[in-house]
Amino acid sequence: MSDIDEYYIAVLRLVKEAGSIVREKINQPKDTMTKSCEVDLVTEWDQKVEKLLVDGISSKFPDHKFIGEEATSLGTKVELTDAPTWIIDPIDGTMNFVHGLPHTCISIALLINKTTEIGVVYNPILEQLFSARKGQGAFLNGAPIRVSGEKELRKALVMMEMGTSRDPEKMKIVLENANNLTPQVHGIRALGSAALNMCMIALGGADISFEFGIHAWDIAAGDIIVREAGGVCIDPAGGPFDVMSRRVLCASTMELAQELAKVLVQYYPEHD
Ligand code: LIP
Repeated sequence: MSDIDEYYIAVLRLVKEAGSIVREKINQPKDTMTKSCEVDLVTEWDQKVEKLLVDGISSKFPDHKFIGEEATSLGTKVELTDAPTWIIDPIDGTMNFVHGLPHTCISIALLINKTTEIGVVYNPILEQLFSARKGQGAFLNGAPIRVSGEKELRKALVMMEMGTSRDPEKMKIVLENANNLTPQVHGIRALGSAALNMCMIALGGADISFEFGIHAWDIAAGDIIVREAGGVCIDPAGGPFDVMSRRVLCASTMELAQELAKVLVQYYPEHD
């Protein structure tokens, strides 16, 4: 068994365990705290799930590093080195989790030498386990998945988010993009979780997804899942994808990705 096999088996076990917490708590009353603004929420369960994952991985692989949403919000510096690093969003779609909307997930990726080796996105409410390993394809609950192959924007189902920032410049750009795109595409959808939006591209249920202002933990696992399902991840202006850039565009084909990149109004947040 390779090291990566061992990491993969360990993370799947931990993610399932973490999923039981999310499943048990989603319909219970919860106290919420706010982070960057009044709609950027965190609950004690986000923190507990992140701790479970970090403690579980550290106990087996003590030299592994972490970039976690909740540790970062408490002041831990984000640092991506060549060391094996797990990028973790313990609950992506926290707002959905708070309200009991069943589109919420655990998103976790392993990068070694800054290359993604493993990505897992688990929605324990709908029992959707998306997974991918470098060079081995993408899967939903163990069955292979594939992007739609759509190449034309006019026929595309687009995933985009309003986001949790209340910065007026950011909100203006989000609304401008929604306004411009609506008459040019088949439709616009938002699940409220960047990771799940990306998995919909991998699944072939939607064709293209983009967002500005997300963080590495929202997109690291989705990136490898989309690429292993035959899709592409790029910067929304058309260049190469950078997991730390807080910008993502993923699509079923490069043709479609580049067509959208040309018409998007761009927003450049501060890097992770
Ligand atoms: C959220 C996302 C959501 C996005 C927000 C935020 P959280 O993550 O996945 O799609 O629009 O900007 O990042 O806070 O629920 O982990």
